[in-house]
Amino acid sequence: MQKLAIVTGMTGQDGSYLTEYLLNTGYKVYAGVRRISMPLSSNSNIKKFINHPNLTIINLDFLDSSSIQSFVETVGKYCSGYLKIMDNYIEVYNLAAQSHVGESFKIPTLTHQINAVGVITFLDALYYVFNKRFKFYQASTSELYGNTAFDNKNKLDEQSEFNPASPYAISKLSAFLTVKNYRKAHDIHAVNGILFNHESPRRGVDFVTRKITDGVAKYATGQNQGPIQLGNIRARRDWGDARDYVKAMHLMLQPTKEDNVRDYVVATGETFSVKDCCNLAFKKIGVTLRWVGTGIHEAAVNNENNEVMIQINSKFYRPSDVEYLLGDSSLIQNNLNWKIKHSFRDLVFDMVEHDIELCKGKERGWHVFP
Ligand code: GDR
Repeated sequence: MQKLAIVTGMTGQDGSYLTEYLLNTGYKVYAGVRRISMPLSSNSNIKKFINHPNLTIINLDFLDSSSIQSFVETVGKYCSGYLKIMDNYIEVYNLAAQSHVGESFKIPTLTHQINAVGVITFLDALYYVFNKRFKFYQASTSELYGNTAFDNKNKLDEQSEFNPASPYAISKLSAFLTVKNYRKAHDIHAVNGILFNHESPRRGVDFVTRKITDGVAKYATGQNQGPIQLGNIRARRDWGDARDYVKAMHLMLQPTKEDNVRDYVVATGETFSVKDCCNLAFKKIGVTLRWVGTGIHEAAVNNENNEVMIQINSKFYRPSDVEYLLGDSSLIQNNLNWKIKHSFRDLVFDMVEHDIELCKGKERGWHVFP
């Protein structure tokens, strides 16, 4: 029988890959999308599958409790027949979020409203409409750890301490606890994926990896407008490929063994600095960077001709930043057989290649998993 899923946040990087993956796997997907003035078909993340016969798009605004309630009731009506059959569940993937950590310092209340209160409202509506006949995946994050591992450089796992360092991380910790509470109090298959950073050609350009690959592509195609401006280039992240990570989300809602219904860390086990990302991205177009200066005056120049490629701009510093993240995803690899297929180097090269094609006015034929 065809499986059913709800995906919120479909227009974003993860939402678009996950929806595409579920549709390709034969699911019927109900996607909650915020109403915007631009037509959805102009969003390059989703335009390849927006007319798929198994995709139903329904308005959903996480800032409005009536909208959440009405979204869940509408989906409930669509699936009432499916849920009459014993042992059928609807899978719910909650990826809707204000996901920019830096921005959350400027809009803390809105961030909390969407990322924390929105999750309570959504779970409450789901429980009201579906009772226990839904499984719930929550997009949680390595930002929960804050700078826990900075001093000892330990790998972070499901047992590590949380120490959130931004309004974003605080809101996500609240949602994490809400999900755990639904699992324990109501015996619902509700789990948190503690995902470390994950990138792709569909990443927004205000996140650091895509900002870099976009800047490199503009330089390579003669469209650059001066050096790329960055903030904390020493920050280190455990960067994976979003196309591997949406598979982990799906796996987390499939286990039948009770012990495996739990929160999981999803990470690569390798860490790179923002500087490493810059070096790799420029390497892809044959440019070797040389780093000069210190602090706010640090810059990267083209080793061949001394042209300045990267500058520091304090505008991109955060009031408090997470300096070092490195995850241990042994548990999900062992329990659910999740696999890492793409390396960070391949990922950065793929993003640069994609951005160069975009700059040349070509749009790559999207493949979910290259
Ligand atoms: P992050 O991702 O905050 O880790 O959260 P981001 O790419 O924004 O920042 C990573 C690191 O790079 C430093 N940095 C810059 N960041 C941005 N955005 N722009 C810059 O110019 C810049 N210069 C340096 C940052 O300070 C930071 O240390 C992402 C999001 O997807 C979250 O939603 C998710 O939960 C986590 O990853 C896991």
